[in-house]
Amino acid sequence: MLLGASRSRSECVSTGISDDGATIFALATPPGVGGIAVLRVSGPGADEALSRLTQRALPAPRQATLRRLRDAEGALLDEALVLRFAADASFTGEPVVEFHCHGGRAVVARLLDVLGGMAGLRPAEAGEFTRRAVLNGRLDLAEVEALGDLISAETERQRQLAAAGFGGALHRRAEAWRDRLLDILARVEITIDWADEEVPSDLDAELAQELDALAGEFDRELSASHGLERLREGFTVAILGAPNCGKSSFINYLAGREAAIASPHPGTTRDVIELRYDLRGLPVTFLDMAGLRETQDPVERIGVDRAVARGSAADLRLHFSAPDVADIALPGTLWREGDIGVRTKADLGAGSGDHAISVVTGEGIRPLLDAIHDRLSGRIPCDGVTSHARQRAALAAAREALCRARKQLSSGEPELIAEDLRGTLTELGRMVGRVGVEDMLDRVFSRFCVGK
Ligand SMILES: Nc1nc2c(ncn2[C@@H]2O[C@H](COP(=O)(O)OP(=O)(O)OP(=O)(O)O)[C@@H](O)[C@H]2O)c(=O)[nH]1
Ligand SMILES: [Mg+2]
Repeated sequence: MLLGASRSRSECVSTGISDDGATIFALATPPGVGGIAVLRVSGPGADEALSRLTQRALPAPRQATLRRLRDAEGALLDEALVLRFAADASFTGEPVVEFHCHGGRAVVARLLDVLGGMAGLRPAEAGEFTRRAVLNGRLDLAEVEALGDLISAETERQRQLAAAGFGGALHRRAEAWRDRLLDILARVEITIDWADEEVPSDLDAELAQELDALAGEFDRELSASHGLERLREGFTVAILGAPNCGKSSFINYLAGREAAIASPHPGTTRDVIELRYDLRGLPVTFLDMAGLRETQDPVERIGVDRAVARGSAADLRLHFSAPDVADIALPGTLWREGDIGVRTKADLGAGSGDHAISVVTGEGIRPLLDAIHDRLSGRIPCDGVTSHARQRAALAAAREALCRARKQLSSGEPELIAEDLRGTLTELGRMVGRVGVEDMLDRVFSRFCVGK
């Protein structure tokens, strides 16, 4: 299944939010025409904006109520469902009002215009609703990251990963580790208080065992995080081979359209053509590139260099060869363990080997996609909840502090051990975004769009 185009970068760039306590508003649904559009208002003036637009008493919180919306002169703007949320039960932690109006461009534009004309209201910046939710303690950074993932998830496996994160999977794991560490820390601190008195001789061995167990769990989580990050970001599969071996024809077959020019002329493809594809729940970008060969043509040369670079960086390579095209000697680094060799043009009769395919008859393509799916899904760990580099960096720092504490055990300096255990706890707090939140806000919110 093909995937749609992602939002343009310009729509998603955060401009640096001033937390000025203003009441903010934005369209929360995608721009364009739809049955319904949702406008969201958050801040101290949200209720006032609602009563001015409806010129009626406020509805009870959390009760969808049909209301006519009017401008200051009383002219009818639209009839909409309105919803109020009190500060202690809203997404942002502030009074929130939603207008579920008709989803036409002029309706939305006029409503935004009227809201913008009210004193104390201003348009929201990218990610500002979610940012307020963090600042008001409604979400931690890990939940924000998962929320961003949930909104941008394009395939089922990505959605499952994001939903687990938003459901607090990382939070729960970090809490469980924190509980164990706090227990260990308490026992170490007791030995500080005992000073020169007799310390139970088996305490060191017991602590060593528990710290080792924790370090092992941190290690497993760290290694799982790489696979989960690939799932979150999407896999790339590069198609490599000599000119004319059918790379572009394969991409076109998957796309069901002429995504790339395919022709009997060797050296047709120069640029890298990306096809985003939902491979049974896995997000995969197939790369069709220039055929690999020695060439004097400077433009083709650039294409070949790009193909080698992108091919090396891809998660998986499909090495195409065709019965009517001479095989090429690949740079050794381009063949990696797990790569798949594919014989194309099986309809010409000379196809053989595990993966013989034909875009003319469709032969072999399903089994090839099955094999790609198996290879990639084999890289996704079944266990693990960390999928962002930021979370991984904090966990790696936690692991380092934990290992320092473990090394100190034999030196018998409980103050130093306690300090490193506290460092481990701080890093775990950073991992879920309870510590150092301010420093991370801009980075995390740079992925968010207006209305989130
Ligand atoms: N009979 C047959 N012909 C094929 C098949 N796949 C591709 N071809 C033909 O092979 C020729 C080359 O195909 P392309 O898809 O352009 O090959 P390419 O590998 O992209 O070539 P470059 O872009 O030059 O590197 C075209 O004439 C295709 O129609 C196939 O499965 N069967
Ligand atoms: Mg091509």
